[in-house]
Amino acid sequence: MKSLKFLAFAFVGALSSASFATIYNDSTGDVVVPGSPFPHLDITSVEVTNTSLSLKIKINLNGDPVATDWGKYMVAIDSAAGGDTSGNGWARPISMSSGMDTWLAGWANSGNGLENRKYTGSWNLAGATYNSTPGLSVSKDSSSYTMNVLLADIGVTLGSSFRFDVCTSGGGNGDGAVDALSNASPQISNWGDQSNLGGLSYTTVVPEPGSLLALSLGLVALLKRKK
Ligand SMILES: [Ca+2]
Ligand SMILES: [Ca+2]
Repeated sequence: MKSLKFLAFAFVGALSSASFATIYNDSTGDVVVPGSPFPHLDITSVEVTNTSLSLKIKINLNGDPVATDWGKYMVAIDSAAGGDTSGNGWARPISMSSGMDTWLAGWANSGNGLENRKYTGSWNLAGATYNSTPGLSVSKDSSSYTMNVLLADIGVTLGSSFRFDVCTSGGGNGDGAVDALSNASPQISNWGDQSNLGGLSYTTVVPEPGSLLALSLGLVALLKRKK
């Protein structure tokens, strides 16, 4: 009886924590700026998941952002009408012609950090890990760089879609997008080149507590019958 009960709880636990990532693939070897290759800037794929409150973006890399930590990792989001059609929150030579509303910009050095900048006619800091903004966090391992942000802080609700792209860059303020998730070919050929990010799409998954509850009740009924 004990083992069956444990099994039931383990089963429900596994289901409730299961994450179904949407995976976006990019080519490797598409970073061709002077000094290349820079495998820690070379996106191989990006996994996007959400809970009822937050969004997680895991950027998988061809190299190690721990061993080589001067890379910058950025997500451009178009979740509302309007937005910046020619620039971004860090004034780099990067745009999103559909209108960028949110600029999530992170670094892998100095213990990692992430800023959330919003466009409302001009760019402003809306959150930062160094300000302990709730829900905003960043981490890295030997082959990936991961951001977490509250859905509300990027203007997204459950079940809604938004346009986005992910890019990488260097430590110079004028460095552009050396790799873009939406582009399997080299995005730029010189560090300072201007480029436009494409519009990938993600629709937030609505968690289904109803079906999970039904499953739990079913298991409880099963346990009672076995008594
Ligand atoms: Ca790539
Ligand atoms: Ca690419």
